[in-house]
Amino acid sequence: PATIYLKDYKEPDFLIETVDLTVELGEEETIVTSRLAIKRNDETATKLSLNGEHLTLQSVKMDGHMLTPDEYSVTDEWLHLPVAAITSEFSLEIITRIKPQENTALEGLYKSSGNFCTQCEAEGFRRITYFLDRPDVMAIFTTTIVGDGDRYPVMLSNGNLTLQETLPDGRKRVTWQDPHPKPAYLFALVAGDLAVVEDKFTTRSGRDVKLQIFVEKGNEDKCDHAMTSLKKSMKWDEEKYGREYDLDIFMIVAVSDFNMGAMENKGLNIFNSKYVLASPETATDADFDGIESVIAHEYFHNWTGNRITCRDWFQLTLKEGLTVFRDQQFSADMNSAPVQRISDVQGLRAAQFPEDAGPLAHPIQPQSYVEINNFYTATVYEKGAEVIRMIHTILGEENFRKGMDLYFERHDGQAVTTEEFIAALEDGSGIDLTQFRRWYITPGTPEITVNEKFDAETGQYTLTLAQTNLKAGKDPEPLHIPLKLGLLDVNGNAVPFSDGPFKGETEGVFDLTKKRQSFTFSGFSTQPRASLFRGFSAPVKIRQESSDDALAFFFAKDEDLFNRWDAGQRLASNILLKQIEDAGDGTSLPSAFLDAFAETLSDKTLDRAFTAAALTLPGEQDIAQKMPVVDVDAIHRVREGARRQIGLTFEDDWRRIYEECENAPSPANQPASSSRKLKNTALSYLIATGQEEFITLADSQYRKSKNMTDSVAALAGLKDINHPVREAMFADYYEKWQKDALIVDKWFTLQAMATRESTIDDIKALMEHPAFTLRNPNRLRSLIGAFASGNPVYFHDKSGDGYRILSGVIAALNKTNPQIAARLVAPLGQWRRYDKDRQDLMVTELEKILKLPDLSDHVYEMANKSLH
Ligand code: HT7
Ligand code: ZN
Repeated sequence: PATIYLKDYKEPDFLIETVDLTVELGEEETIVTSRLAIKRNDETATKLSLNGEHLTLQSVKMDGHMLTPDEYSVTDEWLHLPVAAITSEFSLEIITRIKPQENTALEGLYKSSGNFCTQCEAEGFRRITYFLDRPDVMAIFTTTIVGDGDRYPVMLSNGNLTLQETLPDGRKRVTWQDPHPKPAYLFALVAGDLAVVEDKFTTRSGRDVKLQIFVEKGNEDKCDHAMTSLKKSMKWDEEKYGREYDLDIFMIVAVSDFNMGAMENKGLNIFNSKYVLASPETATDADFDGIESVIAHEYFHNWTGNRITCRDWFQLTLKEGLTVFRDQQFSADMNSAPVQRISDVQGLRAAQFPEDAGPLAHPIQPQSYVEINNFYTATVYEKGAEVIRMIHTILGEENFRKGMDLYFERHDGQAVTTEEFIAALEDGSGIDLTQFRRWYITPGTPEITVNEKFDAETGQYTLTLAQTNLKAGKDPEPLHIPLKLGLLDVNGNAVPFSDGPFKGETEGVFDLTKKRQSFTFSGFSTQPRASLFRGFSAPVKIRQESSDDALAFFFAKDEDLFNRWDAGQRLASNILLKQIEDAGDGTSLPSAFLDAFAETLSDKTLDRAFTAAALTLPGEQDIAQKMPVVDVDAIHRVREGARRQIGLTFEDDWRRIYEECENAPSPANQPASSSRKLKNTALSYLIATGQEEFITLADSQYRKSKNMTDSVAALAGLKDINHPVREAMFADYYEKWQKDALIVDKWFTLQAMATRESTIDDIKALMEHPAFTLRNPNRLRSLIGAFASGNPVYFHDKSGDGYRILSGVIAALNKTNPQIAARLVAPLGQWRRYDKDRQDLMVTELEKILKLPDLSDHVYEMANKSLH
């Protein structure tokens, strides 16, 4: 397969000014008539090449003249048309036939639960008709949909509805016009028998926008939270960024078969139903949070992605990194900011750090790709967001806003590069970002080594930080890294800086720009303690020799809640790693840890959701990242041992907390979800004690529960044990919820992540369950994705069965849905991190994948990079 390079970017030879599409929906096939107004963009071009895949070409007319097949050429991927050198403008009419009913890849036009829908990003439009399917070709679209009005009473596309009629043959015809020029990847079409929930939003300039959420009938009562989230997002973008919505209607459609989370098509967002449908009985608090942030994310794309789009797909982080940053800011404003930051960083460390440390590492702006779908990665999205956050930190809120204002003003209506984005931020803020630009082209997570020196005689304290990055090539140029720093005295009080740029303040952002750099602070009678990278001010790993006492100090005292949580995580990791080294079982926990833990446990001033996060041990995969050779069994052993010990040591506290959170109302300013979080953390520790009484407690919680959060917590608490209560609970849950796909997904996930001896057999049996299918991405992720990414002990089972299960699924999906198949390869790509036996087993499966007949480019790229 061909590799595409950023350095080869060339402007399009031709531009498309307007597109007039007529889509005639049929049960066997769909006929697409596309009328294009084309304008020359390169004087020398003599050929127009249009992208097109899986299309049957019926006819081509140029300026009204029907072309004969010898006047053009068609391949599996292109339609080539000669264009006379003197022609500056011309029209094309192209008729193609497609079969959405047979489209299992869920790209282009396809059917989901009987409804037609589209997914065109990144290169799906070429599966609908021949087109210049690249984001720097922005056209004005008019879309006419024709079809059976009984089957498909709802017919939607981008923009405003301008015509609706019944044709003489009884079919329904509607026309939508989108006044905003857009790339084809933002095109959308939906047709089906859907219910609609409506509301309205009045913009700050006084315009009324109709808001509509379309869902399968029967789900109308699960749209409130999505609608509220949408209205909050619209308001927030006006207040925070001065961005107003620009059409009279904003529609969201929820579909059950969707490759990703959602899609920001202009005026017609299409969502995985997982990110729309929720009621307390059917969705967990985490689901509610996910909906709020994905609704916001897609809505925010209207300005960062749609009005200003990407010049080419190498610029993907321009819209995705920026929009993730914006949705994270929004969620922090709507909820507890520190809890949100902790959750964002947990996500980054869990998904992006391993990617950046492995064979699939790439900069947030990749320089080449085989298949662009493989680059919708945690690096482009989440690290991309961290890069924008660092710019925000360096510039400060006010200057960042000035830069963003200039970006919107300068580039509205354009398809631009990340360079143009940074230039606008520089020009708007007046702050030089020359060195900062390196973040865009540097793969790998920088490591920061920290050394401290204190001179008791002069009262000077010197911090020396050195940056390295093994993935960035030999002797890489240093990055510009913002260091948010605070100094604490022995009692944990913040100490104001006595000199320098932050004199008199207790926190400052320092610029790390050299490979090795020292900062000296004076005026101390005793050595201060440095709270470094507060709020995770840069996506780096800190290498610092910190004693348990020092970490326990920050865990108990740091006023920066992110660093307080992080110190607890580092302390716990260090202890568990030491236990692994000593072949321990996790049960002997040092008093420094237990004392600090107790302090947090009894601190009633903290948000309960924060307390829950602070009292949860680092995940097995977090600990794994700190081991030179990952030992999944030892990690599980010591972590579970420690959980049991913490459960027993603080049993009375956990009981008290459980009661308080269950029965007393949440403290002022704290949502009920914070109490549920802490209560369920207590439940999990109580169950970890191994006492029967707490299995009964979980059982009674499950039986009494009126909300999905508590039900799932009870199931999760018992998932790893062999007990009749466990079996009865899982059976009851399935029985009760079997008709609701999103709830059944949770049932699969909980079992996929169980650590019982029978887990592998359970997973094999679940793959044969009547409710399991490879065709639905949510269901597939719920079992196979959750197993491969969330069950290290059994995915890495010594038998190699876990690896074989995964590669078998990849093989089965390679042809039907290559995008999803390719996304499953990454866990095997981590093979270098394991012992020799496991390495061999994983490599064998990667080699098997590479030998598959008709291997898709998607899977090839991921497996090939993973292996070499
Ligand atoms: N911009 C959207 C990306 C997306 C996508 C990409 C490839 C294949 C399927 C897809 N569905 C959605 C989603 C977003 O980041 O907002
Ligand atoms: Zn996005």
